[in-house]
Amino acid sequence: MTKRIFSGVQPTGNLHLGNYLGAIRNWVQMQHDYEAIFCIVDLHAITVPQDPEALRAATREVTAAYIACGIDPEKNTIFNQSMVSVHAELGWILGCYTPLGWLNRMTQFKEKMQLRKADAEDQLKKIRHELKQYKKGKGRLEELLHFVEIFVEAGIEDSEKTTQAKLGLYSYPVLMAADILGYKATHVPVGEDQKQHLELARDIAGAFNRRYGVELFPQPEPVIQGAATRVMSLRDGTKKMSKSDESDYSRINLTDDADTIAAKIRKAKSDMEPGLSFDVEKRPEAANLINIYSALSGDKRDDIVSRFATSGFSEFKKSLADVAVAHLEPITGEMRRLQADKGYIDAVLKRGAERANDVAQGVLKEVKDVVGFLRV
Ligand code: AQP
Repeated sequence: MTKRIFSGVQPTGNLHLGNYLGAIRNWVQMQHDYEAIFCIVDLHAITVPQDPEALRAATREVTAAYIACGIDPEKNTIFNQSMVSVHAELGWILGCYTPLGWLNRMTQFKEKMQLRKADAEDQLKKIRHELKQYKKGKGRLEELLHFVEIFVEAGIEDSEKTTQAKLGLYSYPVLMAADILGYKATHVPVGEDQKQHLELARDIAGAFNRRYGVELFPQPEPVIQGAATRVMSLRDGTKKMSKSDESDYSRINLTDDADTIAAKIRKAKSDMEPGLSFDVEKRPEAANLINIYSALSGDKRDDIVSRFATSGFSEFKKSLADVAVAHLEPITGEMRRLQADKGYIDAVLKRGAERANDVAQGVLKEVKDVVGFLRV
């Protein structure tokens, strides 16, 4: 079987160091050993509101970023998802084999919806405890009612949020499964945060194959590798670096200039511990910066820690800023140059969409035959 990779990034602006170290940089290394399809997943982008002009511009920007980071557009297929209708079509078909229970487990949906289910579960425990105390004559009725009130509020809030939520945001992982399976991709290089969605894609492939007793879809293997598979926010070492974080100081964007990168690293949250040590639990911010340093410089984590073990955070940050600027500046410059040439970017996308369509239409035909759709 062809060793084929499929992966993508949403064109939602602010492409950041997490996208680069968690995903794109690994693609650059893998493109030599695999047949590779790299997508700009614009159908995924509209699961949250998008301005049409900004969406078009971001689609070109992400394309420029892929090429500037080192993806060869001659050797690989680069295209935007909405140009190949198979994604949406196969997404529908696969949705018919995906139990709601599987989707209900997806943590990204819950996080994006900021559901308070977890709070409610906590409150329920407290209610049960207070009730026991009350029955023993030890607790107070006001205390009990207070927890009941919070519990009910969380439930109402969640129910309102869920009613307003869009189907697309909920079924996002099914479309992602279609993205991957539509090309019979065998390997999917992604950041740590996408692991659960990939497991779902494997489950959906299995469910379809079992239903019809076929081996149509391979089980796609997640490839999560590198020194920074989960880059964390510069403002909070326990939260992932994200495009949608309100604070621009939480992330390093691929479009940031040298001064901005240096300023963001200088202002990155640190701790009061003396010297540098790696401890994800106790020193999440330091651990994140060490991982970033290691991923960008290629130096081993232990070597970095021993180099800066006795120096202060400011010296370490200064060196990290130098490493980051040296690594990212050429990429940013090349991105700017490419973005100025819309004709070139559009030609890459057009050619990519034609190639992608050829492969995906073939897979869709097989799926239709298996399902029993008449093709005349
Ligand atoms: N912080 C991260 N660390 C490592 N990898 C990351 N990726 C994203 N954030 C990190 C990886 O980048 C690829 C593309 O991500 P995406 O654009 O499809 O969307 P996302 O994961 O939803 O990115 P964001 O920044 O977190 O967007 P918002 O804020 O809109 O939710 C994926 O391979 C992902 O693993």
